[in-house]
Formats: sequence, structure tokens, C-alpha cells
Amino acid sequence: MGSVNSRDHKAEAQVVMIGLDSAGKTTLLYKLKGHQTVETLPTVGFNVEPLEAPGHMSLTLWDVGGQTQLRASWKDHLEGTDVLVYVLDSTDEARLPEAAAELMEVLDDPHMASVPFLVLANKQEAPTALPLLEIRERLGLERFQDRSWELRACSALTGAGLPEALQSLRSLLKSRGRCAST
Ligand code: G3D
Repeated sequence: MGSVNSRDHKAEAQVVMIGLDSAGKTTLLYKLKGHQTVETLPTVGFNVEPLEAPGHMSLTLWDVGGQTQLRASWKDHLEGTDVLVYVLDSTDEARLPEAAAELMEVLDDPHMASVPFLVLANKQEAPTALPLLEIRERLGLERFQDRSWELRACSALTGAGLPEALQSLRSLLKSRGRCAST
């Protein structure tokens, strides 16, 4: 595992992006970085990949779910998080309960108390994608009255919704007293 460099750079905002495997995190990252969509390999286990996102943000991403033995170690890396980005596969209704449970578990972590979060309902260009309203209800987002959060539809494949997602990220960072010139 590479070193998580962001904590050494206090000026940078620390953004953590997580989601179940195959949610589209890697594809999203490449798209956000302005690369062509590339062939992606599933992130292997707890494979934290510190990456410099555009602007003054440091983005770290990893898979959650189905890796209970790794939980303790990835939780250590939540410390110092300014904003959590949770990527969801909108077409995977079967794993929606698992995705919801993982999100709740991360948000319940003491390191994440009052950390704002952005849920990206990815793969929205797919005909089988669940609508945003249904996702909002099934994730139980309304219960988070005590912190800032946003839900955005996007497609990492086409890039649709990504400018709006970045805008949400910026405003959530601002709510933490952070600025990001993405
Ligand atoms: P992960 O990093 O979260 O594990 P990946 O997910 O980025 O590896 O993506 C998993 C699969 O979902 C990939 O397909 C990828 O092309 C696809 N994917 C990612 N984003 C989108 C999207 O917005 N729409 C659609 N339709 N597919 C998407 P493969 O076939 O390579 O497994």
C-alpha cells in the first residue's frame, strides 16, 4: 500500500472516495482527472491509492464491503477526512442494502462525526438505473439532519453529472472551511 500522503499536506483538502467494488470509483477518478475512460481492474482488497485530484484536493479511494478482516485497517485512514464521497452503482439493486449498510457503518465511525458526504449515484445513463428519489429513500439519507450531505446522479462512463458533482464537492468542502479550486 502506498503511503497516504495527504495528512502531510495540511493545505490540501482530504477527500475519501469509497463504495462497493464495481461501483465505478476507478472509472470516475479517471474521468475526473480528464483522462479517457480506461479499462479498469477491480481494486484489490484494501488497496489504497493516494492520488492527486485536480486542484488542491487529495483523493484516496478504496472498496468497502465483503472485506470484514480489512475493516479495522481502512478505518484508520478515515481520520482527517474533510469530505466523504460514496459511489453507488445505481443499476445494482441487489446490492443496494449492502451499499446502504456500508455507508451507515462508515458514517457511524467516530472519525467521521459531522463529516459532510456526497453520494454519487453512478451509472445513471443505464436504462436499468434506479431513480434518484428511490435511492435517496432506500439509503435512508433523510436521517442525516445533523450534517451536510448531497446526492447527485452521474455517469462516470459519459461524464454526465460530473461538473455538478464537483460543484457539490466544492460546496461541501467550503462547509468544512476548505477550498478546492477544481
Ligand atoms: P470500482 O473501481 O468501484 O471497483 P470500476 O469500479 O471503475 O472498476 O468500474 C466497474 C465496472 O463498471 C466497469 O465495467 C466500468 O466500466 C463500469 N462503469 C463505471 N462507471 C460506469 C457508468 O457510469 N456507467 C456504466 N454503464 N458502467 C460504468 P467492466 O465491464 O470493465 O467491469
